[in-house]
Amino acid sequence: MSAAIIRATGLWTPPYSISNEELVTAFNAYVEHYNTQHAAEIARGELEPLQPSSVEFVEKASGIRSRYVVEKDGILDVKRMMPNIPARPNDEVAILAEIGANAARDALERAGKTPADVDGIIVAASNLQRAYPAVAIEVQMALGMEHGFGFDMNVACSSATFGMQAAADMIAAGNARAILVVSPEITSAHLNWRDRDSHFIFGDVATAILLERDELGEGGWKIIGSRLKTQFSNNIRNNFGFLNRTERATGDNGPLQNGSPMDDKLFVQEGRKVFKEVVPMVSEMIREHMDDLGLEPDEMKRVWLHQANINMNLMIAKKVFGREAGGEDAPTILDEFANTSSAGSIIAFHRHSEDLRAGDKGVICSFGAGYSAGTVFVEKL
Ligand code: CO8
Repeated sequence: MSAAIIRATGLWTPPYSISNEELVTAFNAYVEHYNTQHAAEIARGELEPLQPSSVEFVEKASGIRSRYVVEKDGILDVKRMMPNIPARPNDEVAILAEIGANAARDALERAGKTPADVDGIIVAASNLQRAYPAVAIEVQMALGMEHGFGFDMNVACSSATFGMQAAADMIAAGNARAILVVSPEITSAHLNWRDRDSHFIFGDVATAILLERDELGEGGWKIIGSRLKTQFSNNIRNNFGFLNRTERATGDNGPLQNGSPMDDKLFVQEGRKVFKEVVPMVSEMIREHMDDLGLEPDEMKRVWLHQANINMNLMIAKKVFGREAGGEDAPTILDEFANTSSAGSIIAFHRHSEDLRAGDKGVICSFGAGYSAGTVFVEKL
């Protein structure tokens, strides 16, 4: 058995950013357009008018100020309101594999390693581009690896922590020397930009984590314990899938919807219920895991939490540390990135861990749809 070490992390940031002001301006123009188009039905009481969004609400309710996206114009175009990501021919690298490989290269470079040092690629993300071949195998190809293996997995916002445990277990069992856990998240394609309740929530990004057998290198973070939890809930759901085309009523053999928003096949959530149910679930999970590892709150230097909502994170951090906590204790990146699903806690770790010293301990923690949650306790080497 060999301990798995997080040798380095990598980050790829998309080229475009949308501020809350830009987003709300576009959304409110859509609302005005819709209400004007449907003025007669609204006047007859057949339709409810749409309500405008507000920058103040978004910042106060979530802590989000901006989000990165792979394409911006389509999202802000009132007639389209979704990113414009043209299809690529099969002999070109798919966009999800491309951005995943970018993050993977960043992690390898920071660790001073090459693809030849890696035996496995796990693409762990909420939104996979296709059924097969696995995106991970394309990342493997894009990195120039002619050996090893790749596979995809999806545990929504907890994909990266579940991927880390799978990678650490395979390394400990001797099945791989090193594994890259890659989380390319193009959430902008599965977000309903016309939905006032959620149009501000998500952003795009790609992260990578290089895990390696202890004796093959120096430095990084030792995984001192990891734990996974799931509990079924419909409060965060996306019904997009391969059976969609078979679900039409008998006799409806017309053309499939082409380019329509398919609103019921996008991300939907009961945000308030998620907030209320997930905060205690995650706080208890972290505290129980701390007890089992013999860690007192004052021995914890930092928590790198999933980045969905600043208020959720402050409440969880307070329960972990047993005092008011925030800022350096529980770094925030969602103000700049919004919710990037599985990548959020990894970006927080990537951006806010270098200042810690050998022996310092903390936890990378994810939570989200499923429900699913993962805790990965780490100690700096
Ligand atoms: N502008 C102005 N007012 C608004 C807006 C808006 N945009 N939206 C809602 N309001 C109004 C409502 O109408 C309501 O008004 P009233 O009080 O008069 O009824 C009021 O504001 C309050 O509404 P809410 O109760 O909905 O607001 P909350 O305070 O609960 O905040 C949040 C909403 C920010 C969504 C909050 O509930 C939250 O963050 N909850 C946690 C969500 C969470 O953690 N989700 C995890 C999702 S991540 C995941 O696992 C999914 C993975 C898949 C990712 C890929 C998909 C793209």
